[in-house]
Amino acid sequence: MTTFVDRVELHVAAGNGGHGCASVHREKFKPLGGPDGGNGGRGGDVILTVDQSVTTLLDYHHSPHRKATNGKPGEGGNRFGKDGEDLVLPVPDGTVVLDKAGNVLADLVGHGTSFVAAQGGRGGLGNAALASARRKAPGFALLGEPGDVRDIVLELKTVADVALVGFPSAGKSSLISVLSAAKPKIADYPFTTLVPNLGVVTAGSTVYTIADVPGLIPGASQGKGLGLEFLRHVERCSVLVHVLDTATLESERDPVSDLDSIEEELRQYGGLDNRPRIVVLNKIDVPDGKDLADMVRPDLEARGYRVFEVSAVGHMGLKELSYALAELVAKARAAKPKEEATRIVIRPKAVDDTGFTVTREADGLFRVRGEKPERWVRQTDFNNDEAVGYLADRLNRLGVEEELMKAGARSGDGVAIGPEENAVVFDWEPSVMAGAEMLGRRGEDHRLDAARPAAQRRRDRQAERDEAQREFDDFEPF
Ligand SMILES: Nc1nc2c(ncn2[C@@H]2O[C@H](COP(=O)(O)OP(=O)(O)OP(=O)(O)O)[C@@H](O)[C@H]2O)c(=O)[nH]1
Ligand SMILES: [Mg+2]
Repeated sequence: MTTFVDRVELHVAAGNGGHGCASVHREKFKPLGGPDGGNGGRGGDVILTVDQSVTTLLDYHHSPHRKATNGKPGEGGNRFGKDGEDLVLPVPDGTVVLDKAGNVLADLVGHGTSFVAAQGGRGGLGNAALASARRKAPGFALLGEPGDVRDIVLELKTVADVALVGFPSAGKSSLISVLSAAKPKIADYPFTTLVPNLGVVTAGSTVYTIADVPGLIPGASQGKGLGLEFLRHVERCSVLVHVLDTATLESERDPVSDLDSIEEELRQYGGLDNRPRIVVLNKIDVPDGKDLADMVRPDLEARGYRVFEVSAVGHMGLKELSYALAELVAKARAAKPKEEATRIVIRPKAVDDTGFTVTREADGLFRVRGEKPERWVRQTDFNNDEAVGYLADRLNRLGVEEELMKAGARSGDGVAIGPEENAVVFDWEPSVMAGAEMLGRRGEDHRLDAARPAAQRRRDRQAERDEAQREFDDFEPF
């Protein structure tokens, strides 16, 4: 049995950022050469890109775990780590990206349209980049951040101009096979077609695509047959073609009641009312079929349909049909607003990084949430006291300390930074955090101060003030 894959769950992991390097330049007779640890490289993104040569999501069904490469760590001698490589995953035109809750994250239509499904982690700053007038020789570097890890769902909604709908075995696939170069499976049992087939038709100067979706039966909206699942492929089509079987041997069926049944299912599905429709009476090569077609034609025309009598097998009436479809497609295209750009890159929604919140939880724990504090925690090497002190300074400058006090935190209280599953918990020591600024700055090397001439000291003080201002806005070097 063919596996049905127009919906897959995909687990994507972007690359982690490389760690920054803490290194001190060493040269003979120059023991205090200064920090020269380079920054870590950025982790690669996972990017979904529409590639028109890809038609199914089958690849992702077979290997649903995809990871981009990590950034390399920085090195001494101011050598930066190499960035990780982006992982570009080609997807078919019309792929819809959803989160696991079913929210649409992106709707990818048009060759080259891209979506960053997982963003790579930033590389950590090396100690060279962390050095400043008041922290001349930092003995630490920042850690690279982990890349995004996400579970997403890809759903394919075929992008075709024309959709063929009808009962199983009405001849939809046969019709596509004679109108275009597509070679779908054709057989005389119901539900031969399990995934939509696409074909390209050229009629005069118009080129359009035509899709054949799996057969519908009454009750499809209640899940009968293959259900209504496939109708999402019809959603994007601008013209609907009812393919009616004039030669069915089932006694309770005839073209008009078939049409009513399918229309009822389309109505149940919803959202397709405004698509122009035409009717195709197929299999007129069969004598009884031709008679039946002639009999029902006036009835169908009275309902306002344009009716085409064809035989897919006997190659009858096909040219007329393909030109009529071309005309409808051209009209629909002209009515459509121009597509803005063929290439859009959609990025995950930017997180609001303007602030942070402090909340007191039921168990007495104070929780700090915010883009910056959480990121800073991820960047901190907790085995390095200086790095922890630097974190405290940053949190302090952002005003976290103050807010904790306002919220009633006392010395010794637990403070968690980050979400439940992934928080770093501290025993809060306000005096240490507050004192960090006053008791000599971290990373300041007093030995370097001794021989500074007055003018140099003035310049340094000014630089220090500038630096303080800059740091107040925080490091955003990338
Ligand atoms: N005599 C005759 N038989 C036809 C014609 N078109 C299709 N058939 C036959 O009808 C049967 C079903 O054709 P398909 O094209 O597979 O039908 P379908 O609508 O795609 O069916 P599902 O994929 O099951 O929904 C096959 O045995 C075809 O050979 C036609 O014009 N004349
Ligand atoms: Mg078929």
